[in-house]
Amino acid sequence: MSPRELTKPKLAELLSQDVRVLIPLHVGPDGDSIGAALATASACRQLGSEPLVVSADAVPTAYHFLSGWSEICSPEEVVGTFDILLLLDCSSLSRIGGTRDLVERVPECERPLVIVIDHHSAGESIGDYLWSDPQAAATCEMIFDWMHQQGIEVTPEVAEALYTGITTDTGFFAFPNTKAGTFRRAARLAEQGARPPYVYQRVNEERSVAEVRIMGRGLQKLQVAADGKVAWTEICRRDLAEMGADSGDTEGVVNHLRSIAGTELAVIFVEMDTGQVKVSFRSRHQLDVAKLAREFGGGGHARAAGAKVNGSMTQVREQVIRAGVRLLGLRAAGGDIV
Ligand SMILES: [Mn+2]
Repeated sequence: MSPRELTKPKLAELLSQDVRVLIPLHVGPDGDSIGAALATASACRQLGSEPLVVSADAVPTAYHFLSGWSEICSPEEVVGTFDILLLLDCSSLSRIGGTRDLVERVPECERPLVIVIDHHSAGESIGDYLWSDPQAAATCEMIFDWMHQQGIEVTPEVAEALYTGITTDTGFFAFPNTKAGTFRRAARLAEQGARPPYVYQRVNEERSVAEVRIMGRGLQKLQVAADGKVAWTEICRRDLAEMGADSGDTEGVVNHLRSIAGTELAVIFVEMDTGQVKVSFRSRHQLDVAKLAREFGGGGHARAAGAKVNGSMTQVREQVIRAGVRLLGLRAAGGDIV
């Protein structure tokens, strides 16, 4: 059965009950996932329900300045049952990683109400209630609008969390999802206590030496394909060991690849301990890398997406580059890639 459309008053009504609300972050939690979860948790407390923010992956240190991050627990720490499962910034159980086990071990008779709030154009629709707005720049924009319209207080801490989600999902107002309304909301959030220079500095300028070194290694190993339309690089476990870095330190590299003139698709491959390869995609213009990521079991946005793929570095790299070149070819030939 397809989900019912979730209106803003209905969301407030559902979260006003005496219920426990499980709010999972998606895998590879980003500013939007964390910001939306912390803001919604604050709203739950104000409305009278009990929120529980849970993350299968570690919260990146870049977001440890956000008030409430230390209360985010791992799926193993969750005790007891919950009445509502609230998926933010993602639309499928596969995107919540290990938290999925927690959800799936709930007996059928105690199945929670599932609410999905997302700004990605989802392939599948799950849940009892869905609020999807692919026009929104960030889930934090949607949560901000909801709190504002329902008269739920946006504290300075919540304003900063929402501002962080909006700025990180728009590349600090640089990506094509940035609209006039994005600035209007950001301005309101700054009035309500968000500190724009502080957020910028905490998110972008607190890199570790290992992170900058691994960026150097990644840039050094840059390769181009398809007449320079594809730029890619790879980080193997040996690179990580030599630089004293872990796979989480590689996030910044791929954005630099996208900045090369003429590049349509940028990809970084990172070898993980698990026998998988973490692949991050970035695109410019009209190429939808979320489609590419979904082909490999991942997800994300049109301009930024990722997947964890089973196989050796060489195998995964060949498959992914081939698929990327094919996607570019389809677009050039007027295919269905928007
Ligand atoms: Mn988002």
